[in-house]
Amino acid sequence: MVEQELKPFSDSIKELVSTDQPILSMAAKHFFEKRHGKRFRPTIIQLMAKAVTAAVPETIRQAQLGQIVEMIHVASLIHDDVLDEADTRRGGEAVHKLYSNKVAVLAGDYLLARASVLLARLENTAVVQIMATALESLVAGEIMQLKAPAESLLEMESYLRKSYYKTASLICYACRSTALLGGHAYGSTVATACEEFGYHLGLAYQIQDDILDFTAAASVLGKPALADMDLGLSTAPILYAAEEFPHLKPMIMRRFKNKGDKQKALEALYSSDIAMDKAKALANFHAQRAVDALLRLPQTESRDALVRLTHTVVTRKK
Ligand code: GRG
Repeated sequence: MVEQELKPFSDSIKELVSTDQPILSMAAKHFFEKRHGKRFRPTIIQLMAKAVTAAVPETIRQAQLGQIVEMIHVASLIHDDVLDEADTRRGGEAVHKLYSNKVAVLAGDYLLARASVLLARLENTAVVQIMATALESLVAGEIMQLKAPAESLLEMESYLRKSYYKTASLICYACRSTALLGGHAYGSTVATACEEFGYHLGLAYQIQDDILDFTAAASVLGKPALADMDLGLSTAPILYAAEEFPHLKPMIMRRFKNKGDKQKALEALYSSDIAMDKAKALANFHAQRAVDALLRLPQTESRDALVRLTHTVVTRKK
């Protein structure tokens, strides 16, 4: 439904991130050329733009917002792979492996800088404020992940808060901004429904991502599998397994640092009949809440496409 809008998307982003520094240009363009990913966020923004814009659609600024959000997303992926020392992304080498850590850090910074200029050009102060807050949230989520006190690693609430900051915030703020650019007031029913949709969709997306980390192969994911435990992270499946097998709790608190921890935790998870199902149910719960929020918008083809997109978020295999 938004194929026409997304077709020129990559070409136009490539132009927007051109710089006279060839290495920076190449690194910044890497994820907008062959390795463009699923373009999940721009797709949501385009569909949302159509769903909230009245009779004569003016969706140019929302299309630009889609580009800005994808640039922020890609910058965060490039930086994340440096922090996590991940070798692969989107089925190919991570930017820091192709070039160097320094180039990857600067390429991410450059994308963020370009995104900020484009955001300012939208000339909507409320949207600038909202999207600046989204950036702040992304960094807060990453710091939370890095510096979490041992006790909090056991808490489902901390896991969900971190998931909100590192994944859902960008989507939910982008959805509210789309409504604002479509002419709706900040506190309007439409803007609030859009943000609520993005919040729950983003959480469902991250929970499904965390499930796939255990259940999918790296070759399918295009990035390392079983990566979270290597990074000392406990996500929904492991937290539910620990409710059933309390001997996992000290391992979670020490971030699986001792020899054999990861193996024992995996064995417990795979021997559980309910841990993975509970994680799945949590993802489905948030997907349903996302759909509930959508149903507060007037019925349109685009709104119904977003309902179907929500379904694919929790059934996706990569
Ligand atoms: C530089 C903005 C900025 C932030 C720095 C590193 C960092 C702080 C934040 C990392 C946030 C992060 C990478 C969260 C993970 C979000 C996520 C679910 C990524 C995968 O998204 P997909 O599946 O990937 O949409 P594709 O490749 O399809 O776009």
